[in-house]
Amino acid sequence: MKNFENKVNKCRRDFDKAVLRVKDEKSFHELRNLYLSRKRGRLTLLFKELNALKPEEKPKAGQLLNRLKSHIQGKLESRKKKYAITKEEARKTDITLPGRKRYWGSPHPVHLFQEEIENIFLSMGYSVEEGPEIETDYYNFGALNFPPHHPARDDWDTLYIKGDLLLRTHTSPVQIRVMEKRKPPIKIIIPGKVYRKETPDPTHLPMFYQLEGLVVDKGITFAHLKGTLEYFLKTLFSENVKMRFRPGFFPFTEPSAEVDIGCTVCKAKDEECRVCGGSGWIEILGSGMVDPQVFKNVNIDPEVYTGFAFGLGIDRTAMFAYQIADMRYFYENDLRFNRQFFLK
Ligand code: 2NL
Repeated sequence: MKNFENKVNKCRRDFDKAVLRVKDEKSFHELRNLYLSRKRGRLTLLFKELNALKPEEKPKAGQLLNRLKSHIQGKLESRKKKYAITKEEARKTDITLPGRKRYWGSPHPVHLFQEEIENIFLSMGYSVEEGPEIETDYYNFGALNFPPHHPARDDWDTLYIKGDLLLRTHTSPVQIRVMEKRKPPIKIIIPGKVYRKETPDPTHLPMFYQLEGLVVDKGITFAHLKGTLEYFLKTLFSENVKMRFRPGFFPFTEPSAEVDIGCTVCKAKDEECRVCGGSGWIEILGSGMVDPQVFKNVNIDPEVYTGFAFGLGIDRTAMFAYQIADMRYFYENDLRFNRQFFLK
């Protein structure tokens, strides 16, 4: 009897292993015949061996065999269902259809352009700094030499929050925070979002990106400012870009200069150019020597140190570089637009 039980168990183990390899009609029938064929199936042979057992052992042995038989039949059936489903799936797949396109994300064009600018200044030894977008009146205006209630504040179209708090209108407050903490030499750029109370149109947005630079050390002159901006603009646009400096005004720099580049689109040849408006020049940067009063506000001695600063709109400049007609395209989140700039 022990011997018979062992045979039944071995048969079950062999079957369990073999059934895993059934994967189609052919292997299904092969395995079914091997175990259940009426003449020479392994199970049939075991049933025949029942006759050789003692009469009192037969009921138990018969029960074992019947259990094995339903085990085998059950497993064969569920295996059949599995490969039948795979076959059905294959029938439903039309391999002649074009593949489904997957859309991957890509870096935003304004961010790519910001990185391009950052890399030029990093190569000149500047470091990148960041600061809060919600600021106090002091950091956004007071420390930058805007007297209280002075009309110059109106030019910055400020979005006020509550009490003393506002959304920064430029990234200059970050420079103030850095100068409060660190003593010269200072050589930094500050990219980031800034906010102004504007109605969106092709060239204005209530939120845009600005990048400012600041250099403070002994003996910094206007010549350093000019040379730095010339190197920057030639690297960003092209070696033969035209530049001009015009007098300007900012409360935080004296003297101040606006920097224009020759129109990269019409080369000053089209009186109706949509990019430069026919003037042949594009205003690209504001700049100047840091006003001594600003240094006093952060406890840097203006008798010992001088410095220059500049600022530009990142998205505005990207419009010129990529010849985009409307700044709002940058913020419509149309992947077809955004991805164009990442194929380089
Ligand atoms: C523009 C002009 C400018 C600065 C930003 C600056 C910052 C400090 C001190 C002095 Cl803490 N100046 N920043 C200076 C000149 C121009 O930006 O047209 N921006 C879009």
